[in-house]
Amino acid sequence: MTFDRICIVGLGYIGLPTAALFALRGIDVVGLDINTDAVERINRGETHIVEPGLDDAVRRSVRNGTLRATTEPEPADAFLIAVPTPFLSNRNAKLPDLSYVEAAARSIAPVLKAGDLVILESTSPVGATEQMAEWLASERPDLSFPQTHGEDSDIRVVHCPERILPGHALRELVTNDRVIGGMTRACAAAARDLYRCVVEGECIETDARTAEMAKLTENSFRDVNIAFANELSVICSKLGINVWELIRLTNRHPRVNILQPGPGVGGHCIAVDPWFIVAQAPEEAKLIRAARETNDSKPEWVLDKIRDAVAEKPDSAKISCFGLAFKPDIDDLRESPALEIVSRLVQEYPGRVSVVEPHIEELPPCLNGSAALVPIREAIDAEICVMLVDHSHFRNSPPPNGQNTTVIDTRGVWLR
Ligand code: SAJ
Repeated sequence: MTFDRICIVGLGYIGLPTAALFALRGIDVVGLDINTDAVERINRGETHIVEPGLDDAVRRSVRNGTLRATTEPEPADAFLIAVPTPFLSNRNAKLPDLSYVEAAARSIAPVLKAGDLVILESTSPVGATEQMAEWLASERPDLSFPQTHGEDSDIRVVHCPERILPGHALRELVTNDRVIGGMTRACAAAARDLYRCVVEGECIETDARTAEMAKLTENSFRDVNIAFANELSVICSKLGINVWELIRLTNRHPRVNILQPGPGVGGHCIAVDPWFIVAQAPEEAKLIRAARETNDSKPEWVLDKIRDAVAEKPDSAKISCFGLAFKPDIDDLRESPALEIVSRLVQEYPGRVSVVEPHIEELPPCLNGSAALVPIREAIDAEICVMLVDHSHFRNSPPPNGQNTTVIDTRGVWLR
């Protein structure tokens, strides 16, 4: 199958790098987004998200005419949907919110034609791709879909989860293997032809439900392993053992590979996706749920450590926090445990909290006015220094060495 024009629905952290990559391979790419500001910026050759190499890729593809953005759906041969799939929390459960997927599907339905391919890339609960196909079919009774017409359907529907690591998007989009989950074999084969235009990794075909579960499994695997490390760090603190040294030593075993503890798990993926499994199998997903709860409880444990340290200092003691991002060497503060901790500290200890975050130029609105953004040389003199994000910048700087300084290192930067 050949593709003259593709449409990427959702120009965020996944959609925009994907759009730029296809456009740089000479394919005519239309990016569809509801954010008019983002659309205008992209059409000027600029980006609204931070990702190494993306500025250049967008600038070049807009300049050579293969990438443009719009808020109005247009016909294309393939549609890749990369919109958010958050969860809705209530007191009893965390349920996947497919409203963005539904809105995206209904928005492209009017421009679909026989032979088109629709791919859901957003991380989704099992069954979401079939649900998306139902939404498309309800909008277009004149076209046939795989759920009713199998291999002969007019429209091919696929789930192909994105698996890139933020900060390495452009490289991983090319080198990672892709799991291609077709609602039928013909659907998967069509999507494989499309991804082969840009992917150098293997394109492995399966069914849509297995592909959905594969993505959720990858992130749950990582979450469970981080929870193990976080639990170890709490146990080691109680027993007076350096957890970083412990993990270094145990990882010398040929079949042990423990991840690193931290102040909690952030970002929009690992802290969210395991809940999709829990929501669909609440009785069975015991370990996956326990891991989520362990990781979610870590910021409060860190706050208790800081409160204990503050209680031993004079009332004027200053607290410096190192890092706000959700992980090292990026500027992304989304669902960041570091930000959660600092936001609580400024409420509990007003006027005493400073922050070092080399990747941002001003504090987010929730901290503006209640904390100071300072350089590392100023922060290091505080009576309490809290390491929250292992940015390279911090690893390459000397640790605090004041005689009366209490160090709380959640990332093993100073206390390795
Ligand atoms: N973290 C730890 N200890 C570790 C590793 C990570 O505390 O040893 C924390 C990080 O600090 C961060 C959180 O976990 O707060 C998540 O960071 P991450 O680097 O593990 O993952 P993400 O969210 O940036 O990207 C993940 C990746 N999934 C896997 O590695 C299985 C990526 O490949 C996915 O594409 C992405 O989720 C996604 O979009 O789902």
